[in-house]
Amino acid sequence: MNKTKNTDHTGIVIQSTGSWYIVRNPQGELISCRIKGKFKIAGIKSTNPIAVGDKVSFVRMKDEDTAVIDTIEPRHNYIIRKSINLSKQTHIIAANIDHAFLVITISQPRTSLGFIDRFLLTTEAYHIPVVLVFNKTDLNTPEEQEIQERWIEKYRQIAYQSIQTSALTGQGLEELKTLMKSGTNMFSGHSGVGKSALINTLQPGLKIKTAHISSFNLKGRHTTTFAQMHPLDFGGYIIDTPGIKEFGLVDFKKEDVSGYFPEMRALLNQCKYNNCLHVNEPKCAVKQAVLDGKIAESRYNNYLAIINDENYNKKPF
Ligand SMILES: Nc1nc2c(ncn2[C@@H]2O[C@H](COP(=O)(O)OP(=O)(O)OP(=O)(O)O)[C@@H](O)[C@H]2O)c(=O)[nH]1
Ligand SMILES: [Mg+2]
Ligand SMILES: [Zn+2]
Repeated sequence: MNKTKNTDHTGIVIQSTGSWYIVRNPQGELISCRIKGKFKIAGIKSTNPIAVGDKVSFVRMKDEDTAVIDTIEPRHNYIIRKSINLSKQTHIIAANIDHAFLVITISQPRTSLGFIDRFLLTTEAYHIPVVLVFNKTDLNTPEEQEIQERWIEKYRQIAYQSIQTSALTGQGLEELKTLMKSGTNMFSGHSGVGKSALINTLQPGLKIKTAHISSFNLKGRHTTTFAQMHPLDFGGYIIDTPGIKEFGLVDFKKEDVSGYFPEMRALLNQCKYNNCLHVNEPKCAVKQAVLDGKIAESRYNNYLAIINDENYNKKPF
């Protein structure tokens, strides 16, 4: 039998571990695939040429259960992080994401507004709808709950949706489920915020490994080490990703960054100079809005940090 004549030769990469990829075809069959020789994608200097979420086609090997990936469809989008050791290289966490969920915890571990705003910049640039998931609400002290509600209000004002959840008590999980649509949903956030724990409650039977955060420094232990995509009974997929410390931003130009802050974007044509960076130019509508309390100071300060951060102004690949 010539297996190369099978028509089921396309699918989505649901897992990648080193040199092997698991591809799920439209019939739900899982195929172990390799890539042939050096498979480089033009223009991307990445440690992994193919990522979870990539749509690929493959050729089955005769008399073997394995296959070789030979083409990859162009990506609609992707989320990258900088590689830990090779500063100029990037690692693609996941590709072709339809809905992103940023899992946030106020204190165990602590998520910063700077981290949230960098994530929102990336999803905004790719037009990926995003929901902020404040997890471990059961652990919040009254003060932490107050901070959480203040943050939720801050983002609500710029039209970002938030929900409050607890994988432990079940709070908010039904709501979270209704927000997960068909297509590819991705959970992202620091290590230890409960991404895998939430996914386990949403899709019983998965039994993804989770681990306590360190009691020493309240940081996660990087329990999930590679992205993995799981089909959901109620439709679509969920990608569980490893916790990240920092996002690698795609190749933004300094002058484009404010266009990815929706509350600034709305004012850009009111600045005196059309190339205004909103730093110290006169008659700047963005700075005025910060003074008037219409733009949150934290958002403006994070904007400044991004445009002043050397690393974010260089092309990462
Ligand atoms: N109290 C409480 N604990 C939670 C909640 N969600 C998760 N946890 C616990 O937090 C710890 C970390 O959860 P994980 O699901 O492993 O975290 P993760 O975000 O997947 O972490 P990485 O895989 O390292 O990126 C585990 O001990 C979970 O049981 C929650 O809502 N409340
Ligand atoms: Mg995990
Ligand atoms: Zn301006």
